[in-house]
Amino acid sequence: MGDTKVKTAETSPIRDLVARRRAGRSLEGPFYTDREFFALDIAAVFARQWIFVAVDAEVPEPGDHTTVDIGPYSVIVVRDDEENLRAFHNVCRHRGSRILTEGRGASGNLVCGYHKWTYGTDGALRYAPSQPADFDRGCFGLKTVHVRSVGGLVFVCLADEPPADFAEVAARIEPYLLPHRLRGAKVAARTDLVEDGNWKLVMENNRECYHCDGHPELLRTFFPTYGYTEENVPTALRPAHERYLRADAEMRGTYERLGLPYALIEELDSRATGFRIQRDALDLAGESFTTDGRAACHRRLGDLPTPRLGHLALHLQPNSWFHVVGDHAITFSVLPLAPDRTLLRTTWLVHPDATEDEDYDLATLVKIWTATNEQDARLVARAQQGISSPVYEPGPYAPTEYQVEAFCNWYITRLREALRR
Ligand code: 3BY
Ligand code: FES
Ligand code: FE
Repeated sequence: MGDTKVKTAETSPIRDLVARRRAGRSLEGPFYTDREFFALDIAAVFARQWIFVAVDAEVPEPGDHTTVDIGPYSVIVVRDDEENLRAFHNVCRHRGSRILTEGRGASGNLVCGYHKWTYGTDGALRYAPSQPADFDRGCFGLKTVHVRSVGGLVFVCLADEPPADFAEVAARIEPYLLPHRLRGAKVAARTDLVEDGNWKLVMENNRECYHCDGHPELLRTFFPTYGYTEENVPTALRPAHERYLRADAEMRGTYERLGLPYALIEELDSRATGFRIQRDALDLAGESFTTDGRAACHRRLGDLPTPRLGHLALHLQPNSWFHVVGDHAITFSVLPLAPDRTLLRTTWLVHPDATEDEDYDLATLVKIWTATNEQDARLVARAQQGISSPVYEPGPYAPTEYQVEAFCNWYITRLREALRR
């Protein structure tokens, strides 16, 4: 027998790594590289929390559907015949095939391509060819997934019992979103970028502007002082900070006048549905994410009376962020593919009546965030490479990286909860 020790779940390196996580520092390497951690992230985070996956505007009419993969899961989001949003597992109740393989489509029924089992937009099995007379279709409806739209943003939850605080968070962020009428907006563009890094590196990178000098296009309008406090703004950023303070004072006046909620709410790691929301000034013309800060689209979302609105920034744990400017909105959904591969899905929304070439030039509309996403993807790939070296060890966060710390705190809390169960 010797001294062979059976490795139990109680003594696994995963448990040790989660237990000994040191606050104020980046996570240890295996969190980003290990297959077991990846499986735990799916189980403890992506299969439990509300995950941002789509926008209402992608599925405006009955029968419109879009599919999204969340780790090993695949989910169909569909507008049913009564115009309600529904979500189902994209797994056929016959022999399990993926039902839809195309990302997006429109059809009265959801038909499995294997043997043509046919489901309604309510998930009910309507037709199964050549089954015996006593075959009970009622037993083979699609498995449902919780789905909810918040101000035009679509979230799904794979858990039987979703986190209870989502309704409260939704009620607090909806007043910020509703004036922009995202629900009835038009999708001007959607891009899928596969990044060579763990999903947490994609999120962490989004949660700080310590690296923002790598974003010259974005920094035309995005104030580089984001994440700094009055006390720790670096000397080099002081002139930008002075401009920010002036623009911020003006924006507050505009928000008050228009009755737009703007106060910062930041509850990133104190609850299951961690979030941060704020309306904030932009530099130059202050209207949009463009080279000169002027609107990229002539029509304004929600027909708001002025284009100079800065931006509404929303960050949600675990997988999304959003920017809404007067003329468009951009949504970002982070979806894990493998320990070292992540999908970033970005969607640009404009006024429903905005016409390409007449009201906006598509290349101009998507320019800044396309460049920013690509720059971030290179940083993420680089981080993944460095972290994969055996010599990597967690390093200290700077004060301006407090939201990265909050993300990791939130994440570690979810893992600890899951490992206790
Ligand atoms: O998307 C954000 O929230 C920004 C962009 C640059 C860094 N990050 C904080
Ligand atoms: Fe879908 Fe057979 S697996 S119809
Ligand atoms: Fe960035």
